[in-house]
Amino acid sequence: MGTTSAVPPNTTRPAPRVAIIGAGMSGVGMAIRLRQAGIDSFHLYERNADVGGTWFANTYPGLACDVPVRNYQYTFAPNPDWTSLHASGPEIWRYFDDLAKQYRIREAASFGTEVTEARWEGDHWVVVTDQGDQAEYDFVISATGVLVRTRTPDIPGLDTFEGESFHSAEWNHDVDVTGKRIGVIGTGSTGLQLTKALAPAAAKFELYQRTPQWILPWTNFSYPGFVKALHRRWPGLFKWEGKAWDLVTVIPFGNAMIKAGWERTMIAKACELHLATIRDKKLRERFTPGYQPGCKRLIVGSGFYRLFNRSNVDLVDIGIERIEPNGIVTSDGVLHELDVIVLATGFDTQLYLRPMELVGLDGLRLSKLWDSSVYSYRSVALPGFPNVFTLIGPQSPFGNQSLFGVAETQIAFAMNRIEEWRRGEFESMSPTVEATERFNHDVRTAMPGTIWVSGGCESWYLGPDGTPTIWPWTVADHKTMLATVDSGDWNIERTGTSGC
Ligand code: N01
Repeated sequence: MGTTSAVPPNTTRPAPRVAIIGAGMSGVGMAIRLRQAGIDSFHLYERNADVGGTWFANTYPGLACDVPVRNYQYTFAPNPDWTSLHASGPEIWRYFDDLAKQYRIREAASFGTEVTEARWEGDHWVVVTDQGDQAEYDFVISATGVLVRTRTPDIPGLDTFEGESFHSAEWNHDVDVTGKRIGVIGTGSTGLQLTKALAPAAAKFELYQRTPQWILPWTNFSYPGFVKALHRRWPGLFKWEGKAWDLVTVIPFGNAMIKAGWERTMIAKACELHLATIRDKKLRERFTPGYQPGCKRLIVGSGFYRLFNRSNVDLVDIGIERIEPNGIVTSDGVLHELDVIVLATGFDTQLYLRPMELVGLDGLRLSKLWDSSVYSYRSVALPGFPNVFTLIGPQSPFGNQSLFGVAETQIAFAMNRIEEWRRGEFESMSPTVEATERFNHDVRTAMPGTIWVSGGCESWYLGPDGTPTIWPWTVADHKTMLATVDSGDWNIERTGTSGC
């Protein structure tokens, strides 16, 4: 087994058949890489009606990405025309749309189609969909995302509400929210963006907070025309700006999440100073979290706190007791009359590929492998499931950094294996149980120092037993660990062998 080869592969073998499950950021990136390698024998399966994943499904007002946009794109497809540092949701979706056209992604995709099962049949995969069709593949790439399946809160009476109610990721554009009485439940990144977008034009706006969040102050800015022209003329500039943002945000943020040190202290200080800008002492106390910054995913932005000086905007931090036809009743017995309730209540982040079933070696089922908690081998593979590679799967680095960089590392890992297969270097490979256990032991050992464990909060990073299901080291470590294959960690079937 080798590392990346720039030499065109020996094409004595037919190109591998590759199923990509999911046409969001990582699935589209994988498809582009395959096209660029001259492999057209792939197919994408996507439950949504188009490409883009998160950026297709989420269309709520104020949707944007709080990661610097030069880092929030594929390094192999830089866009010189980004209009601002924190790009809006629609602009990011247009980026995917342009790439889909350029690389003919849609013609290789089935939309509105969910894979229900993939079965290993000894030397290939059979992928079955909810549309009743099935097809054979040599590789399965799981690109199913993490912030996908919406979480609806279990609030009594929610279904009795007579106004409009929907989840932030299922925005109902038939509802005109201007001038309405709006309640937003949830104070994560989505809750903050919704508040900024909706509060100024609402007749009444209430933000329902169960747990206060830390907000890192950050001001967005637009790129002037000459910057776009410079990037168009010299695309290499993108690399330098990307590296600069890496130094300012990705690296310090990453370090702050995994160990105590100046980066953690600096981020905490910035959040505290931001909080201190709330003049009203009582309101400041109500917005003060009881855990360390970064324990829940940091919210990034500015201009949020001052909205609560407006007469039409209220923070409701008394628990929700029930929902009635006219609005929300809090535990103090007050009925808050509302026209619209938005559930900014997040996602079920522990599902990953599920409810799809994978059936691997000796009938091993993914539902069995993950019955107590999700795990992987180095974030890219699963023991007992040959020729399956996971992108943005369990134990990927999910802190406040760009998932593009993470996906690119994983895509490169999968592409290198596919090129080796094409050169006839192996038939199938899956990580050994021992190597997977060793990796997971190292993950568990590294966890206590991370902010997700030591920070004293509940977050969507945690699995059912309270252990984070994410990467506990830096993004650079992730890249290093996936640059090569430790062949002793893998069961590798070569032609005419039965494993080694
Ligand atoms: O969801 P969340 P999100 N009653 O899970 C509350 C990414 N993202 O959609 O903290 C009352 O963070 C819950 O309360 P608590 C980003 O990675 C990125 O905002 O559990 N409240 C919490 O306040 C982010 O982390 C961007 O006590 C209830 C909120 O709902 C991830 O998406 C923008 C409740 C859920 O917060 C998810 O963010 C937007 C209940 N029954 C999102 N149930 C960028 O800009 C839940 N809550 C990149």
